[in-house]
Amino acid sequence: MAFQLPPLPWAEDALEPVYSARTVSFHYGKHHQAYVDNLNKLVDGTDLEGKSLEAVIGAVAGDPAKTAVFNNAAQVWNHTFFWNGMKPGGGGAPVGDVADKIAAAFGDYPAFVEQFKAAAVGRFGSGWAWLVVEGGALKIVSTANAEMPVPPKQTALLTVDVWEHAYYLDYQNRRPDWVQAFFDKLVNWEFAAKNLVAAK
Ligand code: MN3
Repeated sequence: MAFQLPPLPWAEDALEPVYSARTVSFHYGKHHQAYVDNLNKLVDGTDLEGKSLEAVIGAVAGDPAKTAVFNNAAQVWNHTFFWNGMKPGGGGAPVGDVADKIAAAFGDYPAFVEQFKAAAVGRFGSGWAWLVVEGGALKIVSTANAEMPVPPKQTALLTVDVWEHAYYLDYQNRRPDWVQAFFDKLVNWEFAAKNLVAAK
């Protein structure tokens, strides 16, 4: 069974005007689809065929001979995770356990957003910024290209795509504005809360 592009959790135009239908159409329909298609070509006829996405990632991570498989598999996973971390009418500060852990780790919500933006902007070139839980505490990390936080050491709660294809049509070169808009108007904290519970 080949890998499939998972459906978006909302309509392509549902995040307008913060994240345009045009961006989603290219980002999901072209970029995410291409990672799925490339991954299927790469695993076809190999011992990785038929394994779950997570199993493929685990099998090839850190293997220099399998970089292409890792990059495409991780990008399939990262994008699905990214879509689920946004929702129409999202944004603003979380409540509950996530809020308590953000306060403990970063002070308050605006301070958290500033630190997250700094990590996102500090990522030279393409990559991702993540909110992760490590040893019970929240932490902001950034990764290059397709790299992702690796469980069990770190479990991802949320991610923001900071490849230029993620924001250039809507925000041009203004990566900080894209990250700010994500937290003000798109972030789905229920998704992060669910991931936090699952990490325990
Ligand atoms: Mn992307």
